[in-house]
Amino acid sequence: KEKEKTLAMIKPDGLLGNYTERIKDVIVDYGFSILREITTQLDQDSASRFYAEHSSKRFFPSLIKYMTSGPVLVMVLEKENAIADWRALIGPTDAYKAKITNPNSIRAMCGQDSEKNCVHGSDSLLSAQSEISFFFEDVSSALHLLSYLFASRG
Ligand code: YYY
Ligand code: MG
Repeated sequence: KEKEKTLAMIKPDGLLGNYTERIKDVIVDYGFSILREITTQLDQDSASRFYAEHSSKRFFPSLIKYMTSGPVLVMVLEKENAIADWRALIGPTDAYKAKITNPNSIRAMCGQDSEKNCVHGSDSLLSAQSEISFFFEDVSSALHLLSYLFASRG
């Protein structure tokens, strides 16, 4: 089977609670490779663009406040079936529910509720691709664009 890439993020409460090493241990134990990694601080604009699909939701202003409250650690994970497997591993959105229904999940381990749920995972192939390019420039497509620009100068 083909390897797949997904975007994983440790949210501000995960970094604040020092869960990074425990989460990375789980990631490696489950056979994911960490291809890229960056610690960054989201601002109002970048957090709003990242969660654009939720911009009309009631919880959006609070979500943006939370996501900009401290640094996040963003990773590209790779393995077979990475997208679905990472979603399964992090558990349901509501970390409070996760503690009851998925006690072994990452959100059960370090999340608190439906907002402060410690980690993110892409939910589809399309969102994985767009979320990865949101944080990590695609070197091969950049080179492709450059060569195209030079070629068109004749
Ligand atoms: O993909 P996932 O993170 O599991 O949930 P989404 O439904 O895409 O929501 C994105 C994000 O929004 C969630 O991780 C926390 C926040 N949120 C919230 O604050 N309150 C809710 N009732 C639902 C989601
Ligand atoms: Mg989502």
